Amino acid sequence: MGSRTRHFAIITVLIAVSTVVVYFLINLYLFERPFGASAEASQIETMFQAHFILMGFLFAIIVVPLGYAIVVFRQKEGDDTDAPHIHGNTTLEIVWTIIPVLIVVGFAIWGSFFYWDLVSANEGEVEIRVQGYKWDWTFYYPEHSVPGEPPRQDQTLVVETGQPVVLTMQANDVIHAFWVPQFRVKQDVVPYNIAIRSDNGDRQVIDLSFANPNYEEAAEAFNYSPQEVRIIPDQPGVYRLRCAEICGTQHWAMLANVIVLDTDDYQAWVNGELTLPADPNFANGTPDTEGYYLDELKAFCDEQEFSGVNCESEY
Ligand SMILES: [Cu+2]
Repeated sequence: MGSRTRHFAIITVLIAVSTVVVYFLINLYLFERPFGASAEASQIETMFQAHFILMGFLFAIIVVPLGYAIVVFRQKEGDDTDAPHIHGNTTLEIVWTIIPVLIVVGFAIWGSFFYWDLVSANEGEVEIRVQGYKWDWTFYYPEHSVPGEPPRQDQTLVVETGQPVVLTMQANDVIHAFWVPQFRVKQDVVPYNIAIRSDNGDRQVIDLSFANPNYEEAAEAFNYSPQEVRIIPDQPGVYRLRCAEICGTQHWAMLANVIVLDTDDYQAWVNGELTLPADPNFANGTPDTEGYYLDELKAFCDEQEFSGVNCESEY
């Protein structure tokens, strides 16, 4: 085997090994993630994995030849000759332009299809309205509300395993963001009020709040479309929603419990037979000393005997 072939073979093996090593480092340590608890999470996870493999490979293909050259082709003692002068390589430049372009375009196409899938309505989905404000969340359940009465609301997001939900979302004050790491989806939530000025200059604010008993008519009249996120929760358990947009001094305390229940437990909650853990937020106490009510959340998690869920995990 010529020395050229030997170098090439060694570099190829080293690239393969470092790709695998870097991939594991990224996957397990650098971008550590909680387990996925929604159908969307597994698709997003597939994309994560593809990116991690590619990142590992790109790291290796640059760093391995560089490191190899530094070590193997370093100047030998007493050798004062110049290295060969090389003036570009058109073929190589064309190849290293076309391949990355194809990869980027490929990921973009894959991502667009997946995104389209993510935002398209799921069959039989139910709507839950999510309102974010400084510094907490309120959830409205039109499905379980009595027509003509103020909508049923809760400080906890309660969903049923396998039941597709569309979360329509609005903010009362500033921009917030909905993020449940286990669901792997994230969405900015923007303020809802619309101010209009009549012909004589009077300013009128239209109340498009989910709390408004006439919300539906108002939304239709003003063609209002709140932000949306769709999920199919597939893992019963307790999770936490945290605001992912810096929104003021108590942004850190803008939390809500998210509880995914199987059908029987969900029915019990609908009928008011299930006591949920307290809502973690700044106004409800001092999270520093009370641990954001984690004890209650863990106790609830244990009590429900959720299968496959680690109730000790950090929420
Ligand atoms: Cu916020």
